[in-house]
Amino acid sequence: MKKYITLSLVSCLVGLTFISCNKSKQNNKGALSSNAAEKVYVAPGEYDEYYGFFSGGFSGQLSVYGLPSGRLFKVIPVFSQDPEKGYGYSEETKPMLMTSHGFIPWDDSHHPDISQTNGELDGRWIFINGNNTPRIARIDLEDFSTAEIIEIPNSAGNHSSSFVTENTEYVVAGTRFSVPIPQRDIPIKEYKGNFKGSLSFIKVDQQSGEMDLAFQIQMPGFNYDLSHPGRGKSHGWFFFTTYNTEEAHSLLEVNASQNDKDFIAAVNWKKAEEYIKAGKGKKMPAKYAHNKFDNATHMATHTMKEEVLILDASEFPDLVYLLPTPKSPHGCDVDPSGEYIIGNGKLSANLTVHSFTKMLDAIEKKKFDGEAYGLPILKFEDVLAGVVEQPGLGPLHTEFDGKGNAYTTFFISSEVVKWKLGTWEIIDRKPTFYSVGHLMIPGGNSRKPDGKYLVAMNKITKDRYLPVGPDLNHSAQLYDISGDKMELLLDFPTIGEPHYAAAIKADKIKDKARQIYKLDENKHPYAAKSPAETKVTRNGKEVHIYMTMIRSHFTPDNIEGIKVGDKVYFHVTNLEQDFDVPHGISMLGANTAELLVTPGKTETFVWEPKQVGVWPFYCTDFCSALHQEMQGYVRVSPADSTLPLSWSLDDE
Ligand SMILES: [Cu+2]
Repeated sequence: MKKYITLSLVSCLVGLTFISCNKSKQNNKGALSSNAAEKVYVAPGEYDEYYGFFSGGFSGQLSVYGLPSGRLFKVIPVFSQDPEKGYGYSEETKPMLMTSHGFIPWDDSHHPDISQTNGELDGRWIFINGNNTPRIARIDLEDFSTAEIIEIPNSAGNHSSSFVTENTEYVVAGTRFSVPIPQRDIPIKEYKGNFKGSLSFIKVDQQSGEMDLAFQIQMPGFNYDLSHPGRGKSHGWFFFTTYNTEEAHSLLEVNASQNDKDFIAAVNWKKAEEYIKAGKGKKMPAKYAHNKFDNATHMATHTMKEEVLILDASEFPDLVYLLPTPKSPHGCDVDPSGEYIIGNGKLSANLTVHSFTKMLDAIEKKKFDGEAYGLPILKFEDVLAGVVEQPGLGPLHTEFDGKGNAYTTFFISSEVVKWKLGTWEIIDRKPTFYSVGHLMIPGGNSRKPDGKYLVAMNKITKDRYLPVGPDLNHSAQLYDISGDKMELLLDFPTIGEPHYAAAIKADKIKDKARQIYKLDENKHPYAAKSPAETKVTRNGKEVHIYMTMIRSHFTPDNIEGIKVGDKVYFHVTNLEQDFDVPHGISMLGANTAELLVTPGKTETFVWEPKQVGVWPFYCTDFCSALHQEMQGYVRVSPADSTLPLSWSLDDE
């Protein structure tokens, strides 16, 4: 019967005329009891138990939801311009989006991971990768804003990223696509041997959180799909799934699916540190951007780095070992004890679980089964802990509840399957609606998962919501996993592709969330910290307006002496020192977004007036009963006008 349900669901999913999965829908409706509604109901004025951070996928951002309610609190702009907050439009934040390829206003953000101390989430920072133009961002969880972005050289697709080691020693990034290293003009057909992968270890300063690319490990020209750190007994190791060990360069859906087994690459990063310390790393020229936001000046800086330190894995036979894993493994997940490494072969009927202890033993006894580009290959049987037999179709990712159970998503059979670590028996399965990718359990990538809820992130929504045209938002589904059987509680739409997520108990963050920026600590060079400091200055065609905003006026609000052809910088300081009183500003005809200036901050936008006239600006964020009065005018005269600059508030 179970099989029949699975099969009918599959045919429902892959059917050419997908009208609606009525049968499964009806079944599902019946399963939702009023009890489920109570479990996700957070009464007005009450707080959620968890912060959930969902990647925006092709939106390039990171969104913050409350769990269990599924309420959206904020979209944090990371890799993409965001007109709602002026991120990537303001002069202060534009440098955050600079790369070695120039200004890039977009990326594809995939895997958020929260910083850890002793293998437990500590809620200081959250890291996330940009896939397309390889980058790693650090978001400060004090003010929920992007603090730093570092570009990853010698990388492409940046998919096996960004996962942190258990004391946040490193945030680790791995290339998905192999490329010529260094980049050069060669025929694509010469892929084999010339294209290389790279795994990047980015050191994190424990005080400031600042990132620095410590070293890269150069790898064979495979694809590196996902990764996770060792923890507990396997702390010091990092595990990456590989596919395309065939080293195909075209029609990968066929040509990269030839080998019966690909590998999980086990990287001994403590050993890499030793080699680096001993001076074995090779310096290689590489151009990559390092962008930081400074909360004192309220400005980002962009610098280019020139060099990277590389260890070529083929030259160090005890640095990386290859664990054969069937077939084109995608997810690579390590259980809370650090013993089990789960490889989910997308094209495999079974789940493969490797044993860290057996791996060490096989390495100790040098039981190798050949090598690939100098990297020793271990024997499948020697490292195998167990197999979960035929759990579903198209396994992708596994997370853990900290109670000895694992949960794996199956894309094709569209379900989450619960199974037991050690006995490998299947305990429960529940459908997802539809085609689940990642799943997330709060603390799932740590020594201490919080096994109360599980969130499945679904790629296809089809008939789940009211139709709004040919595409629907992706969905997240919340399951209660506190009992033996999983229970579906809630289904909520998400922004972009919620590729992966991370969640943490709200208590670990909420009381240290910043409410204002102190005005007397504002070091912005163009800040006006009181109306008395406001002014307008001219240097040739460049005009700087030092402006303040407070409920419910701008100072100054009348400006004259601006000319067509000028480049006018509005430097606007929000004088409010009260929680949640931002003001916005926008100028008619400005080729940019509004600014949303939070209390105590200074931000800048540029306006290049093209027409003579008197043009208004106004506050874009409803701030008080007299918000509609919060406005001003700028008089623009012809380019050859001799009218001097003047500015005033209430004609004074
Ligand atoms: Cu206002």
